[in-house]
Amino acid sequence: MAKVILVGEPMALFIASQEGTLDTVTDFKRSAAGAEMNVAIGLKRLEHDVCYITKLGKDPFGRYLKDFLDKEKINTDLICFDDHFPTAFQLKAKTSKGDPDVAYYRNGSAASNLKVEDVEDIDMKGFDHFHLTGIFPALSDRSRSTMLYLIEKAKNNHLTTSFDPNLRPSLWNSSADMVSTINKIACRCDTVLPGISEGKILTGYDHERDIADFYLDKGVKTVVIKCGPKGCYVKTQTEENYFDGYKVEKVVDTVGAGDGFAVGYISGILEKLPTTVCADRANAIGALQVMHVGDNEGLPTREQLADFMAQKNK
Ligand code: KDG
Repeated sequence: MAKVILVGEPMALFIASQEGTLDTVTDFKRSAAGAEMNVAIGLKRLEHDVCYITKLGKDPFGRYLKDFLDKEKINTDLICFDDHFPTAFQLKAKTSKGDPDVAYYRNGSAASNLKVEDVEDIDMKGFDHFHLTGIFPALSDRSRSTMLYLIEKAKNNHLTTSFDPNLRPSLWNSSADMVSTINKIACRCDTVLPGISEGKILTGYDHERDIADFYLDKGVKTVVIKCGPKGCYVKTQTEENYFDGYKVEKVVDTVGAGDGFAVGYISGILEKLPTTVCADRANAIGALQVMHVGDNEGLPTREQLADFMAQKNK
């Protein structure tokens, strides 16, 4: 199986046990969140080797997350700990449909303090693929420089790369900064996976083909646009197609669906599968994830994925 490396910020996640606004709910259940960590978990459940780079605080949340990643059998050898800055956490409202309210406590976190010096000695030889998202460079100027450094290192070591813009406007100083930084990073990557609304914000175009061409013209090899329940659109220099999404009985929580989708598409790339299969797998895992409350609980094993896809629930 392929060897994948990721960088990101994992957070302790507190999911409200009752419906209501985050300031009124009293009971929460702890779990773990973080877009890149979700992708790491999903790829590992599909039996790829996964190594995760981050910085955690020397605090209970930091120890909890290290333990959580170890239990998911993700390689944590490259995780470092900060003496001063805390591990981030997040609150998430309980919802029975759609997008839940969230609140972040990640300003000045340990991960936002991951420096180039912390990752300089990482040897990327032996890895096949580097996955990143637009969340990590939004955390601080420092994390942004670290991410740019890691992309160049991955490219110099001939790793393939994938990038999910994962726009989080509340983490950026300005929308202009968000758009220009995300596009700069996207154009350094092989595969870019924006949601359709993200693609519109990032390129100024409305149509999937124009959004894809914006990136293909700048050197990206494959653009995969997530179109929600409808499925996705994929364009490369030689092919373009829409792929139907899977039917979902009941949407419980949409958070993490994009990460599940990325797991499906990236695992297909790693296994050298044709675009049709990559896209179908991506749609299937995105659908499975929205049927679960947590940010990564719905990510399937290979067997669970095969069962779900065999139902051809389209
Ligand atoms: O994609 C899921 C993420 O939204 C979640 O796990 C937390 O990383 C996170 C973020 O910044 O929203």
